[in-house]
Amino acid sequence: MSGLFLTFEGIEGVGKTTQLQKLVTWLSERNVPVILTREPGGTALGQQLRSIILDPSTRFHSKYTEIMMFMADRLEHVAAVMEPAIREGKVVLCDRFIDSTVAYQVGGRGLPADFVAGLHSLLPLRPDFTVLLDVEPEEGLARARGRAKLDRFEQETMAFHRRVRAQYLEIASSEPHRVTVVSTTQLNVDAVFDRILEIVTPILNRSGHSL
Ligand code: T5A
Repeated sequence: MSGLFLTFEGIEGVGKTTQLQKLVTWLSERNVPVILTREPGGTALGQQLRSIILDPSTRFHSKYTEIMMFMADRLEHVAAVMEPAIREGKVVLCDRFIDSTVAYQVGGRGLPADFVAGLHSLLPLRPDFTVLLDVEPEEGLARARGRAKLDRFEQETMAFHRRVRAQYLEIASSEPHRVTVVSTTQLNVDAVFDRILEIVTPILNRSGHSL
């Protein structure tokens, strides 16, 4: 049985956290060794970075500061949490990873794609499989607004969120073997989860985690 690294991606409020919590429960009930983690904030240092990055009052003066904070979070997270868990044969479920940086910092903020790819070349691993949950930004933000105070990204313009979504869809079309898009438009939580199980069950079986 080998470790498996699955990421969930998508715009604000699309339902990643909700679906990942259901999936980790479903896998645990079937005795699959699994951890659920997230970016930013998968380590103690990452939690501190997360609170700075998401704070609406944070202002960065260089256009590179934000991405460097996400990368610091990611490098620590991979070395301290993900690599050890994958070596132990666990399924690692991660709420956001490198595709978030491409979608938000390249698509949303306009940083050069080759600069971001260069930073990601420092990483020793890539996701085995990615579920991209998709929804119109208006619907995702309405869900996020219904829940809590908006963070620094949720306060961005609708044009920003549209660029992020378009970049995500471009990633999915350029890497169809790794990334599967699941539409959540007007689908309830259970209907989305059924679709996710249809997709991830064969992947888990192939990696030796029979269900
Ligand atoms: N970021 C992150 C970058 O810019 N670069 C990076 O490299 C990385 C890693 C992190 C922010 O940082 C940015 C992206 C983000 O803006 P976050 O809080 O971790 O912030 O991420 P968010 O996407 O903001 O998290 P959310 O909690 O808002 O979104 P989720 O997890 O997708 O949504 P979820 O599951 O919490 O659901 C939101 C609400 O919708 C309801 C839920 O009950 C909940 O109330 N809901 C549904 N309602 C109707 N129908 C459905 N199908 C629903 N599914 C869920």
